[in-house]
Amino acid sequence: MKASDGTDEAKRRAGESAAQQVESGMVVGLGTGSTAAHAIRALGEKVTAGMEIHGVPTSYQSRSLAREVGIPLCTLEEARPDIAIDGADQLRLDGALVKGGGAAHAREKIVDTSATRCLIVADDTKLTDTLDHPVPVELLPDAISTVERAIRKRDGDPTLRTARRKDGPVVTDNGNLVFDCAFGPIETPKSLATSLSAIPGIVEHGIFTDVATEIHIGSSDDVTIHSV
Ligand code: ABF
Repeated sequence: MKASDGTDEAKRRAGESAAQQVESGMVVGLGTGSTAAHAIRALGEKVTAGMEIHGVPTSYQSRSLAREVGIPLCTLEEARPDIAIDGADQLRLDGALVKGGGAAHAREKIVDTSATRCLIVADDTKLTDTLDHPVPVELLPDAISTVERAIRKRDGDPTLRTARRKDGPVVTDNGNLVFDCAFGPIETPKSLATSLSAIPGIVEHGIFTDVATEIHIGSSDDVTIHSV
């Protein structure tokens, strides 16, 4: 297996590998990001070929791509996903993840945890033994100063995420703000997750534990599947 440098080819292999697990009649949680987008395109091809599935999008981005490739959509009120396919920013093979680079982690967590199986797709550059990626935190705009203080109290360094080509902060699909919080090496993701969840004003954070059931890792010339 040839290590990738995070290329789109490795992401494509991971996304398409997960899409192969989807069978006719299934409801599929549709993740956000460029790797999950490969899975959505592959599912669109299956629909074109006659497979009957429904998708539950995790973001504006995944909803519009699903529509573009012809995947019929439904809501969580209508059906529970059999499978969710979603990306990650950094991950351990035991299923501890940092997500939220696309600012969609609140809805991703709802959809991913509601699915019977959650398949995480990523290229091999995102694998690590110790999570140290800044943790995205979605917060209510009114809570910006109190959440900042609470994160600093937990030895985190929060930076308000700003839009690349616009003047001003990133606003999530839910109308909230995002802090990217550097904690250094995260030795115990579960305890940090619990501690962040307890802060008033935080809508959701990007640490996911006990959610992934399978991890599909793409390299330059291969894909490996790990059960969690
Ligand atoms: C979403 O997209 C996020 O939770 C994660 O942060 C990001 C991964 O993006 P990509 O696949 O483009 O690297 O899944």
